[in-house]
Formats: sequence, structure tokens, C-alpha cells
Amino acid sequence: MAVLETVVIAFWAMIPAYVPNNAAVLGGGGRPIDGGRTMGDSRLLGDGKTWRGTAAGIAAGLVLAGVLTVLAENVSDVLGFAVPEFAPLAAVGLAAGAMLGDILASFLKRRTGRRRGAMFPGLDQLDFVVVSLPLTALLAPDWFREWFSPAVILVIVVLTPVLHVTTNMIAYKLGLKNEPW
Ligand code: CTP
Ligand code: K
Ligand code: MG
Repeated sequence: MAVLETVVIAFWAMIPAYVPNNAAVLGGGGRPIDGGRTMGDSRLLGDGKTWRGTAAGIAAGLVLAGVLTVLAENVSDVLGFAVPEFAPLAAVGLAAGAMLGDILASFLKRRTGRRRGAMFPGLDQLDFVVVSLPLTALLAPDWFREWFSPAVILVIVVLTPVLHVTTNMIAYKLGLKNEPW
């Protein structure tokens, strides 16, 4: 498989997992998921993980998966190779998995003494990949096998931190996010 093809498929397939994080920033606020509960000296998750942000994130990921599915055939024609349409369960795995990964990361941050907004290099950039890929493999195994070759997964692991750092820096400069990570 050509390098460009691998990169395009990796990026396309991961859009429904990339968008939820940014949508959660825009849609966040209101009641925190942990309801203010603590574990030990720290909040269970913290005020940065809200029901509204999570719902906005998952909804945005599902909408994007739908839009890409409508576009897939035409884009494939133009590119000369196939990009994926999203099976419904694949879309759910990617979008919900991304939000779940982000929530689990906050749980780990609180357990390791990090306050809301503190950075955790590595985890911040890959938390949503670590959960969205296995969840998608579980919910839509055939779809996952068809599109997520080892090469595509490798590109995702390399490309995701770069994209994450870039988009969060932009969101910070625009005043949408409190920290640039
Ligand atoms: N957000 C939300 N719900 C989520 C994820 C994010 O409401 N499930 C919103 C919150 O307003 C959050 C912002 O998006 O402050 C930025 O997200 P993130 O960087 O993940 O949260 P932090 O505030 O940095 O908190 P944490 O330290 O727990 O990651
Ligand atoms: K995060
Ligand atoms: Mg943060």
C-alpha cells in the first residue's frame, strides 16, 4: 500500500475519534460526570469532564462519521483508492471510545496528583487512541480488520500526537482552551 494511501486512510478513519475532543471543549460546561465526588484527596475525574461536553463530543464524532460516509464514494473516485464508509458500530466505537479514553486519562491524572488542566505528556496525546481502537475492534471487528492494517495503526500512533499538539495550540491561541495541551 502506498504511503500516501496509508496516511489518508489513517487520518480519514480517525476523524470520528479526533473531533470529539475538540467538540467537548466547545460544548463543555455544566454538571461534572463525577458529581463532585472524590477518591482519596482528589476528585474522581474533576470539573473538566462534564456530561454536556461528553455528549457534545460523541454527537460530533457520530455526525462526522455520517458526513464522511456520504462523501466516501466520491472521495474514493477522486483519490483513486478507497476510503472507509463508517459502519454504525464503528462510528460509535471511535467517538465513544475517544471520550472514554479522555475520561480514563483524567481519572489517572487525578490519581497521580495532577490538578485539572495539568499536562501528562504521552497520555494527553494518545489517550483517545488507546481506547477508541480496541473499542472499535470489539464493536465492529470486520470493519476494523478491513481498514486498520498494522501500517495504518502505526501511522495513527505517529500522526495523532502531532495533530493533537497542533489543534490544541490553535484552540489555545483562539482562547477556546485554557492550556495549549
Ligand atoms: N470537556 C468537557 N467534558 C469532557 C471533556 C472535555 O466538558 N468529557 C471540556 C471541559 O470544559 C474541559 C475542556 O473541555 O476543561 C478541555 O478538555 P481537557 O483538556 O480534556 O480537560 P482539562 O480541563 O484539561 O481537565 P483534565 O485535567 O481532567 O484533563
Ligand atoms: K485530555
Ligand atoms: Mg487538558
